[in-house]
Formats: sequence, C-alpha cells, structure tokens
Amino acid sequence: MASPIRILTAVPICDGHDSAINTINLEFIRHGIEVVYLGYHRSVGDIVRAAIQEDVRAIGISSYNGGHIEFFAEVVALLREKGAADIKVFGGGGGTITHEDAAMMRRKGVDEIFFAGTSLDEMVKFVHQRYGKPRAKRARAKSSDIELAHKLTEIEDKKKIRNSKFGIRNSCKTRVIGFTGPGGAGKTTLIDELVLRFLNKDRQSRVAILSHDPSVIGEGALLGDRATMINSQNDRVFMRSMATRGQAGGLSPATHDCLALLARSGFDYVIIETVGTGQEAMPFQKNGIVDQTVLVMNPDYGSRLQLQKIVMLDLADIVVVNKSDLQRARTAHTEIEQRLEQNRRAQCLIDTVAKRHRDSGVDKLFGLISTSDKSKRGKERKSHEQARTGR
Ligand code: B12
Repeated sequence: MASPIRILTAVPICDGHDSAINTINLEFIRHGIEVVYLGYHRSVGDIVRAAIQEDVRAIGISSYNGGHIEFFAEVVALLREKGAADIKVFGGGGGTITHEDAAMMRRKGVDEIFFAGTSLDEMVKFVHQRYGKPRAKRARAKSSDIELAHKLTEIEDKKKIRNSKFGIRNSCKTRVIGFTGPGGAGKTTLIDELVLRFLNKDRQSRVAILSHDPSVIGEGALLGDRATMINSQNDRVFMRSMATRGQAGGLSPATHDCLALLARSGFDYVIIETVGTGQEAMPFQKNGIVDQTVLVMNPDYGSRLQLQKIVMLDLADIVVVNKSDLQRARTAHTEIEQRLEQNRRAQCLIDTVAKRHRDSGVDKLFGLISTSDKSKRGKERKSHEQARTGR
C-alpha cells in the first residue's frame, strides 16, 4: 500500500481563531493524511525548517491575523532559497482573505487558498489529488538536512532495508536516549527542556529527535509533538515525527532503521520518544537500540497496585516523576521508590517539573544522560543514589 500523504500545518499568529486549524487537522487525519502540526506563533523560518526535516509534501497555513500575502509569499520564497521548492504551500483564513488577495498569493507561488464556505470534503479531495501522486525524481539535496530528510522518507516508505543495512552502533560518539511513558506525562516538554541544556552545554553540538505518535484508524495521524516544542525549533536540532503506521508497542515499523541512520549522521545525541505507552510496553527491548532508557511517569497513576503492572519500571535506567509540583507527587515518589527497590538494580528516580524553566530536577536528569563516559555516568548515578538513600 502507498504510504500516507504527509503535510505540515501551522498558524503564524494565533489571535483567538484557532478552531479552524483544529477542525482541518482532524478532517485530514480522518481521511488518511499524516499531519505534522507545528502549532501557533510560528515564524517563516520555523515553518520551513520543520517542513524540510519532516519532508512533507505541502505546508497548510491557517491565517486570520492579517499580513497573509507577505507571510505566505515568504514561506514560498524561503523554501525555494533552501532548495525545497518541491514542498508546496496552501491554506486559508476564512473571511480574512479576499479573492483579490488570493489571486496575488497564487501569483507569488501559493498553490491554493480556500475561502469561507468551502466544504471540508473539497479540501481533503484537493490534498489527495494534488499531493497524493508519487513524487517525481528529486534533484540532488542542497543541504544535509534535506538529504537526511529524504533518506528517512525512503526508509519509512519502502521499509525494505529493515534491520539489515544499518547497524546502530556504528558511531561511538552518538548517544541514543529513549523516552517512554504514558500519554500526558510530559515527555515532550521534558525532552524540549533537555534539548535546551544540550544546546547550551556545547555550542557546537547537534541533537536529533525521533518522535512518535499513533496512527489512527484510517491511517492518518496527528503528529503533534512539535507544537509543544520551543527550544527544539533550532537549526542545531533535527526533528522527525513518525506515525506508528499499524505497529503496536510505541514505535513504527521503520523506527529501527531511521534511528540507525540518525545515529550514523554525526549527531551528538539522538533522542527517541515513543507514543504514550501502556503497562505492557517495552519499546526499547529489541536490538538494543538505545544507550539509556527513561520512563516518564505522571504522579496520577492510580493505586500502588498499578505500579506492579508497569513493565518499564523493571527495565528503565531512569524513572522520572514529572509534574512533581502536583499534590500527589510525594506519595508517588515514595511508592515508585519502593517498587524500584524490588528490582535490586541500579535505577535512578528523579522528580521534575518540566514546564518550569531551570528546574533542578531536569538539571539532575540532564547530568545523568549527558555524560558520554560510561564510568563517569556510573559515578554520577552512584552519587545520585547516595544522595537519595543517604547511604
Ligand atoms: C468563529 C469566529 C470567531 C471565534 C473564534 C473561535 C476560535 N476558537 O477559533 C471568536 C468569537 C473568538 C472570534 C473572535 C474574533 N473575531 Co472572528 N470569526 C469567527 C468566524 C465566524 C469563523 C472562523 C472559523 O474558525 N471558522 C471555521 C473554519 C473551518 O472555517 P473558515 O474560517 O470559514 O475557513 C475556511 C477556509 O478559509 C479554510 N481554512 C481556514 N484555515 C485553513 C487552513 C488550511 C491549512 C486549509 C487547507 C484551509 C483553511 O477552511 C474553511 C473552509 O470552509 C469568522 C468568519 C469566517 N468564516 O472567517 C470570523 C472572523 C474571522 N472574525 C472576525 C473578527 C473581526 C473577530 C474579532 C476581532 C471580533 C471582535 N471585535 O472581538 C475577534 C478577534 C479574535 C481575538 N483577537 O480575540 C472577522 C475578521 C475580519 C478581518 N478581515 O480580519 C471575521 C472574518 C468575521 C467577519 N466577517 O467580520 N471569531
């Protein structure tokens, strides 16, 4: 079967008119389209960078705040400048975009503008017809981001080099860290805060993020992690969103090979985030695909009995109780600590408030995962253990 069409949607400035983009995203995913949603208040540069890394067929912009003629045209111009003119631009803005505006926007290279009163069906049809055809042979990539993005698409679409050509451990420099945990625990926000620390620690370092969201029935997916990311909108960060495309367990059929490619592409850190997972999930067990695993928990997991059923509590190197400013967090910490003691292996337990900048818990977590030297990491873990247990 052909791979789903991937598009990116974004809102330049959200002035309160946000229901349009939400409606349109939902309609697209229900009709088999994978939508990478970038969220609100996005600059031309952020939109173009994301579209290139995600290797989407087109960018759909919802604009109700005025300035649409210039904004859309700048997106088209920057795509051309970056050598990504094969990514098309379309969108709408209800009654704020006139027919005269739209004609001018088309002249500046915008594919299509939809007006108030257009049916959702019509827009879905347009996307399928205009962006659903197989891609023409692509010219030589103008940048390393474009080249990498194209290769990831090939892997995801063909799936045929699975588990064969690429060994993950080809690069000793790159550290691969896997994040998993239930939906809503704050994995994406936590990763974004860690990325800020990676970027600040070494002004040359580059980070890759491979982020997963579930495909829905009908094969579409809302790939929404970028919408929560602030610090990761940076030229030193390469982020790719993947849909699970029918695979259970938190990752996609192509994850292993995509991860292997990223690990060989010169990044200092590769972070992989699973979909929100359930009790039985152990997404990183196969093929030893990560160096370290982090389980991010929400303090509201229910009763102590629930903890006995979460398999990742046995397997994770680090367990994070995020949202530790919530009332139940102290109890959660104690209960999880007791649960981890049963495992009799060196696991760390850290409390974080990822939504808070400069959170000391996130700093501690960063200390544990950013040390590439194994023995140093062991020492950090030991001192953390000592501080925790007082022994
Ligand atoms: C609902 C609405 C609101 C709601 C928004 C709720 C929300 N959470 O989104 C509320 C009440 C908050 C609101 C507020 C205001 N609104 Co208002 N609002 C609308 C209204 C009636 C519908 C917008 C909407 O979301 N429709 C649903 C979407 C799906 O349909 P649509 O907008 O018609 O868009 C179509 C296409 O353009 C396309 N499309 C849109 N985006 C995209 C993106 C992509 C990728 C694609 C493919 C297609 C696409 O999809 C639709 C297909 O039919 C419009 C009228 C209109 N139609 O534009 C006015 C309208 C946009 N609002 C207007 C105004 C003036 C305001 C206020 C300034 C009013 C005031 N004085 O306070 C405030 C400003 C907001 C703020 N700063 O707080 C004016 C804007 C005039 C202008 N030229 O700028 C409009 C055009 C009404 C009018 N005729 O005067 N508004």
